[in-house]
Amino acid sequence: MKLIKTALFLLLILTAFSCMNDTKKVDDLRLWYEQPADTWTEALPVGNGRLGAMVFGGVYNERIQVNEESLWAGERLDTNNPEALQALQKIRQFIFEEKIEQAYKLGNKSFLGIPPRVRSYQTLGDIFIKADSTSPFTEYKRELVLNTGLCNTSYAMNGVKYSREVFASAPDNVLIVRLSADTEQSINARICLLREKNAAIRVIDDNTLLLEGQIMDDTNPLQGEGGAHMKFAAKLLVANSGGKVIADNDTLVIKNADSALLFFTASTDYNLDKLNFDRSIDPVAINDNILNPLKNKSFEQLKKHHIEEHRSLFDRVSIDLGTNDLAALPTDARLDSVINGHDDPGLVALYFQYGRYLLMGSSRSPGILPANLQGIWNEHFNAPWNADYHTNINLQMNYWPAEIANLPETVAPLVNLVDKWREPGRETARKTYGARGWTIHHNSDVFGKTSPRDDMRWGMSPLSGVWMTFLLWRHFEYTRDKTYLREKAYPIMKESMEFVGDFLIEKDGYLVTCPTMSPENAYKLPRTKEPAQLTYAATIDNQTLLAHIDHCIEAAEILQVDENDRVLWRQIRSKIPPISIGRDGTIMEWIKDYEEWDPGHRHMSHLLGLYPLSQITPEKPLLFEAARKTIAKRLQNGGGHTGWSRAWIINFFARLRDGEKAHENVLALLQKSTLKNLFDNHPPFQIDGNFGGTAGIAEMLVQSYGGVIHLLPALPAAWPDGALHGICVRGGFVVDMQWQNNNLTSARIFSKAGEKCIVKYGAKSTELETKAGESYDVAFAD
Ligand code: FUC
Repeated sequence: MKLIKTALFLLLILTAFSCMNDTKKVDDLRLWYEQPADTWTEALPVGNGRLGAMVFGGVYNERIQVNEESLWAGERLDTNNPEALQALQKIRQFIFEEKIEQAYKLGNKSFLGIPPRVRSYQTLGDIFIKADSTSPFTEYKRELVLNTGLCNTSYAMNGVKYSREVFASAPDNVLIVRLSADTEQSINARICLLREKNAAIRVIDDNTLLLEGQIMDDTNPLQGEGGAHMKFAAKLLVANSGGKVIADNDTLVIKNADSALLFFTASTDYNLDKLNFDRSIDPVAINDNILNPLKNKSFEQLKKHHIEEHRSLFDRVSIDLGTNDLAALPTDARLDSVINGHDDPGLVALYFQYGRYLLMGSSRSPGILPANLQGIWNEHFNAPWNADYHTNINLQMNYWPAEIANLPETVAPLVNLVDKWREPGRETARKTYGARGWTIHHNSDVFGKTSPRDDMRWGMSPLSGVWMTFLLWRHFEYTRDKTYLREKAYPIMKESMEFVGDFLIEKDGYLVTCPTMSPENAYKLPRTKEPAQLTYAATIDNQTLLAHIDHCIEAAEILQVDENDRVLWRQIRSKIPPISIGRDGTIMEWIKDYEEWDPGHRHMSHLLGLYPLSQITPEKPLLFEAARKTIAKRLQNGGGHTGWSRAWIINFFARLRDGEKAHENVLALLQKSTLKNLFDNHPPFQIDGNFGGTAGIAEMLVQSYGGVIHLLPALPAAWPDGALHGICVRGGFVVDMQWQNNNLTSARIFSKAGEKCIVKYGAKSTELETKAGESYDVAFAD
């Protein structure tokens, strides 16, 4: 009996051990399917931050839909309403008198940007690879391996095994497709490019296709003048081994090749410095400069280079949430099983890593622009919400995982664009509010539209620019890079603060924002019970202001600058309305205890102070409880119905240290808001939920704010054993830890910046003095 027990124990240990090792195994980091994609949201994404592609894995007709990050419709325009400054006083007066309808009408006429809407981020087009056979196929499989960034489709046909590998190489700035087979002379295919609008495709020689185009916009009073806008070009080169390639009209025909390599790249004449297209840029020449050096490189070299570089980012973090018993199922079947109520921690781990993969694919060098509402992947000419930059939660959420999930370089394109938005943002501050500094409203584009957008009912978010700077400050908090703080982040933050100083006005002894709103909810006007959005001093604004002033003061102290400004900022801070609790015990969303028009609204703006900010913490029990009630009320009334809203709720429950509720919402995100390729579903596809979900899973396992690192703050019972390596926390630390039976078993901290840290696990706490470049085992006194 004892022997059996010992053997069982050993088996258990071995199983546990192999489970731990499993986190590093490639198999766990794979999305895979047994049939080609029928729809775009079943296709698999690859991206290098500049080029994105969706691979369908078709056998008879492969479609690879491609994107280039800067291909947007529209142009740079001064959209500031010339009547705005004059209307401002009147709008404020109407709002203070609760004449909201009048404020709204005047605002839409005299305050809103002209034109009010942005245009869309657009698809570049498609690569099609048509087979010359219609014979039946077997052994079909397509997969995306997250830690190599390789997408592979394989099948057998007429006794030959075929394989099609696709990857977007960041170091070589190119999309590569390799067609191969286990039998010589088996590659026969017709390759063509397609773009339904505004482009011409032609064969340059037997191996090369060129697509050239220019966005020709129709005039739309809501979106601006039409005309000849962004220019773009794409080039596809075929390099065959064996057989031959010949041109047939606008198609390249591969005949009897042993293998073939397709190089694809695309460019536009967009110039970030000018926030506009720029005719001095030649997209055709850029493509040639990218493709020419590749001709001398072998496929093996290109692939190796790509994988090494990809892994240098991806492999920084590994996660194991225990059970991964369904890894052998295709991903769509796995998702179905979660939808049917089966818990699958392995799928949660995969989802987490997929979020990291998607952020790497859509926001990094060689790209220069941040991830938009669809990251970089979009098949439309007019995408949902134009796939724009929504700055009243969505763009911010895209970057929630960036620091914690150890991909700090993905923030650089965001910093670039925010920096460039300052110039038009200054004009908007001056022309709309008579203020210094810079501002932006609830959405924008690559052309820097900063005026109030769309309609006063959802465009009136004057502190969106301030909110964007939180991600810049956070990058410093995680890296403690003072040069970056001094040269990049602080000047942008300080200029936002200048705007704040001029924009705020006195009301009842407070300094308040006006006009404004609580994105994008309405309240019931006390007298008429009609819905109204416009208001003053919405809670989100007060939380934003308190945080921003704190960030600016801390930054100025660290940099030892602007002592007089700090005095002024402290004075402003003392007059910001506090966070209040309403009659029903929830956090008040507005300055008055109004009733919500939609108590289950997807936005939960008044909880910004809970997450991502850390104003509502267990140390403030009244607010903490009120936050809990606020979420409960939203959920009882149908909240969390979009993917991103659900993702935010995961982060809230993590901060509330409620692992069970956080886990419930992780499952709900997978069950209700996840598409077959694991893209987030708003609906339709919108990528913020992927990123918010990834951040939420991390936040359940480790948190850092207020100078303290919290280990396993919201660990659910469903993940009793696990390990997390390479996760980052504020203060410039990287954490590795393991847990068993819901208890932390080991933790090790690497210090990048040599700062002091306090680490807490439950009620236990320890302090560490660290040296830069050293690792420390964390031990807690019992
Ligand atoms: C905000 C949200 C919508 C959508 C849009 C892109 O306006 O309220 O749900 O996500 O952004």
